[in-house]
Amino acid sequence: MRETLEKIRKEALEALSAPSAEIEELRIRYLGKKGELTAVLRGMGKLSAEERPVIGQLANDVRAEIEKKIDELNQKKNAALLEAKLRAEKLDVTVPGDDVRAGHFHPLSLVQRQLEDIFLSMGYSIVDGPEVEYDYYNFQALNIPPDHPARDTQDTFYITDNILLRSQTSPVQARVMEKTQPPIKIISPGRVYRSDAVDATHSPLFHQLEGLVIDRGITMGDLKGTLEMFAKRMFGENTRIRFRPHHFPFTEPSAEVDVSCFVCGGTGCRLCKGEGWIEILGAGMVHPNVLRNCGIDPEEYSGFAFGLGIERIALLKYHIDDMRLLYENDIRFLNQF
Ligand code: 2U9
Repeated sequence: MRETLEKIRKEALEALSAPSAEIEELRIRYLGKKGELTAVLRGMGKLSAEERPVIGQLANDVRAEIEKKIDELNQKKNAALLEAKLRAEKLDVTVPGDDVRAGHFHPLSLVQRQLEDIFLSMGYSIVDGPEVEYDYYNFQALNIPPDHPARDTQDTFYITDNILLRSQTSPVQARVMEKTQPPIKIISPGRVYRSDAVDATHSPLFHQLEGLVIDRGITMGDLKGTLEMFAKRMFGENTRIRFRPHHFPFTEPSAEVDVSCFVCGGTGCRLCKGEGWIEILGAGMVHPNVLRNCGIDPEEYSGFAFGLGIERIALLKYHIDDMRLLYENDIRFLNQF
């Protein structure tokens, strides 16, 4: 029996040492319930009382030795598997990431939002209205009767005799006045339409932002103060403004308003074409007829209004020399904003 045990030890250790050893198979073969070592232990009953502890000790030693070898091999095998897994799943944190391309606002939206922010901070509310409008709100309520020459300068898209695409955002404000008694303090930004041919400074669709303030005792001084604050916020603290007399049917008196050039500060440069001043908006005191048309008593209330083209501001601010760039959606142009 001693020889059998020695043979098992030798064979098992040799078999386990072979490079292609199937460890689990060999464990079952030598140490399993039906394995060779177990078979020997079963036969121990036949041994004499003196032999039994000696052979028992030897059998335990052989088992322990084979188990130790199997443990070592399993540890080596697991370490090699882990090593291979780590190598395969290696994460190189220095590889540059995929470029996440976030969207951004269109230059016109940027300017519109900046304008809105400035007037919101001065306590104005933003109002919207229809782009398909009645002739009445677009013209008549605003002191532009059917045969008024001002209609010629706003080549209008008519849908029927009395329905049109609004040529200004003023009808939004006329509608508010009709429904609300003063105080009124609103801006109306949005699309407007005029039958103009497309060129570097014209488009049949463009954007305006108009403002309207009506209350008791509103004066031209309030208008000037408001526009001066607006100009400083929009174009820089050192900006000055200048009013030039003008005529609009819906305001009296009316003015065109210039800002001192925000590139040269007023000394004259390419942007202001040597003038030192840049025209940015029109404004005036709301005509008493307009107040009356919209149900507000001009004896009790007065107000001012102003209007600007958002495209014009965007072209100036970003030094863009052709308005068509704003509508062509060329990604190489848009990516600059
Ligand atoms: C009401 C009464 C008066 C709005 C005004 C202007 C002057 C003006 C132009 C700027 C460039 C139009 O986009 S543009 O071509 N607008 O000069 N707009 S006062 O006056 C109003 C508005 C609403 C009820």
